[in-house]
Amino acid sequence: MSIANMSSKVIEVATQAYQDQKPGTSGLRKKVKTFQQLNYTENFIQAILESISKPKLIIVGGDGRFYSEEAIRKIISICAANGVERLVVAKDGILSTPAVSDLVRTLKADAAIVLTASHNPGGEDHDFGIKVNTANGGPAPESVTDKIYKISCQLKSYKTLLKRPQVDLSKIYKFFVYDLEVEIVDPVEGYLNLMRDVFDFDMIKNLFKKGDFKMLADPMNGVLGPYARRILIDELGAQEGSVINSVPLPDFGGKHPDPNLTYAAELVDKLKANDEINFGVAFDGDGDRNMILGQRGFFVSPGDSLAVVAANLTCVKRFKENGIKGYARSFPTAPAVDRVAEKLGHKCYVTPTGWKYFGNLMDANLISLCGEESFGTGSDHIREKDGLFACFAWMSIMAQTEKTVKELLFDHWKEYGRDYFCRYDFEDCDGGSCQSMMMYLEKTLCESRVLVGKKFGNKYEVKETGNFQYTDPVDRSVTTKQGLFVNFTNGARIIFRLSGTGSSGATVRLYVSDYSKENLQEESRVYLKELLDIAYTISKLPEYTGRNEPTVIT
Ligand code: VG1
Ligand code: CO
Repeated sequence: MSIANMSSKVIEVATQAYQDQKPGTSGLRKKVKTFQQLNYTENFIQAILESISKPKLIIVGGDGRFYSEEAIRKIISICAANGVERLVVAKDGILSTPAVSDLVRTLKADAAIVLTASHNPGGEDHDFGIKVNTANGGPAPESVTDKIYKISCQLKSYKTLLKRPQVDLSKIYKFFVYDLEVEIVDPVEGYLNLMRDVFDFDMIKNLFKKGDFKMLADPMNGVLGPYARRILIDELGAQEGSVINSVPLPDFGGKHPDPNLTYAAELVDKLKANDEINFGVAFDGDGDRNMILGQRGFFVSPGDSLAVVAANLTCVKRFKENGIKGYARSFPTAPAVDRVAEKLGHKCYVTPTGWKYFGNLMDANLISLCGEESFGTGSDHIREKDGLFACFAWMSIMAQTEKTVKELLFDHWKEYGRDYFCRYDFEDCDGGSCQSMMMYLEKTLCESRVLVGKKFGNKYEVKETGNFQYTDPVDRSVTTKQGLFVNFTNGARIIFRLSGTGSSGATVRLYVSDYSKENLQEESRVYLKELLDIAYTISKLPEYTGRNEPTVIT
C-alpha cells in the first residue's frame, strides 16, 4: 500500500446558491448537464457537509455512472477543505448501494455520499444523482434532507483546495490530501463477508452441485456485475456465463438499468428461449432492486416475492438463528405480506414510499424484513434494500424446500390467496397537468369525498378515500400526502402518486390491487381490468395527461 501525500491551500469560493437542490424520494437526481453547471455539484456537497455536525469519516461510492469520477474528485477536495478526517472511497468509485450501507455500519462512519441515480438511465445526456446516507447506513430521513436543501438555498460560498489533487481511483491504496486521509478500498470484499454471515452458503452451493440447477443474473451493466460474478460464480458455483451484462458501464450500455419486464426484456427473452434455466434475477444500476423470474420467464411480482420470502424467512440462516421480529411494506405494495404476518403472529408496518422510512423500524428492532412494490426487498442486515439479498433468499428457499419458483408461488397462493397487483407508470408527462390532476383528486378524495358509497359494476363499492399519512411509531414524526387512495369494500384499492425520482417532467404512478382466494391463475392485467378502468374514470387521467396507455406496466 503506497502512501501519497498531497498538500494544497484551502480556499473559500464565492458561489451563487441554486434553489432546486431539493432531494426527492431517494437523493438529488438531475440531468448530468445540471450537475455540470458552475458550482452546482460543489454547492450541494458543501451543503451536505454543513448539515452533518463535524463528520470524521465519510464513505464515498456509487453506481459508476457518467460524471461519478469527476464528482468524487470534487468531494475529496471539498471534504479536505472542510476538515473531514477520513474518506473511504470505493475503487473506481464503484460501490453498490447495499455495500455502502454495510460499510457505513461496519466502519462506524458518520455518513456516506452515494453517487447514483439508481435505475434512471446514465450517460452525458441522462441522469446523475447524489444521495446521503446517515450513520445507521440508511438513506437520510426527511429531517436531514430538508436541512441540506435549506442550506443549499442560502449558500454563499464553499471551501475547497486551491490545487485539485491528482488521485488514481483505480488502485487500492491510502494517501493524504491536505489533512484528509483517503483510503481506496475493494468494493466486494466486505459485502461478501456480510453475505456469508446472513446466508448458509453451503446450502446454496448444493443447488448447483446437484447439476440440474441453472440460473441467469442480469446486473444490466450496473454496479452489481463484479459482485454477482465473484459471489455467484466464484463462491457459490454457478456456471460460467450465469451473469450477463456484468461490466459496469458509465451509460449502462445505453440501457435503462431498471429490473422490470419492460427494461429487463433481454433476461426475460433468454429465459423464455431456454427452459433449462430454473431461475432468473435482474438488478438495477446501483444494485438495490431485484426482479425474480422462474423457469421460462415466470414473473414473480415484487409484492408476492416479499410475501414468499416472509413466509419462508427461516430458510435464511440469519433468521433461523435469530428469529423474526416483524415485517413492513410501503403503502402502494399489495398486502400479501400482511397475510403472512397475521398468520405467523407478527406485526406488519405500512410506510410511505422510499426506503428511508424503514430505517427507524429496523433500528428499534421492530422488523426483520421489508419491501416495496418497486422491486425492493431487504432485511435488517443493512439499512438499504438489497438486490443480491433477495436473490440469495430465493435460492436458500429453493434449496431448503426443493421447490421451483413457480411451485413456491402456487403453493403460497393456495395457502394465502392471491393479491393481484398492477402498477401503471405514465412517464415524462407535463408537470402542470399532473399537478392539476392531483389537485382534482385531492378535492374529490379528501375534501368532498363524494365517491364514498358509490358502486362501480356489481363488484366494487367505495368504502373510503383519502391521502395516506404516516406517523413514525418510533420518533412520532408525521409525513403527509403520501398517496391518494380509494379503498373498496371488498379490499380492492386504487392509489395515485407522483414519482419523486424523475429528472424531467412528471411521472404518474397508478397502483391497483385486488384479492382472490379462489381465482389464482389469471393474468394480473386481465383480473384488474375493471379496476384500472375505474381508476381512469375517477381521475380523468387520460384527459389530464393526454395519455391512454402507460409507458411501463408492472
Ligand atoms: C421509486 C419507487 C420507490 C423507491 C424509489 C427509490 O420512487 O417507487 O419505491 O424507493 O424509487 O428506488 P418514486 O418516488 O419514483 O415512486 V431506487 O432503486 O432509486 O434507490
Ligand atoms: Co436502486
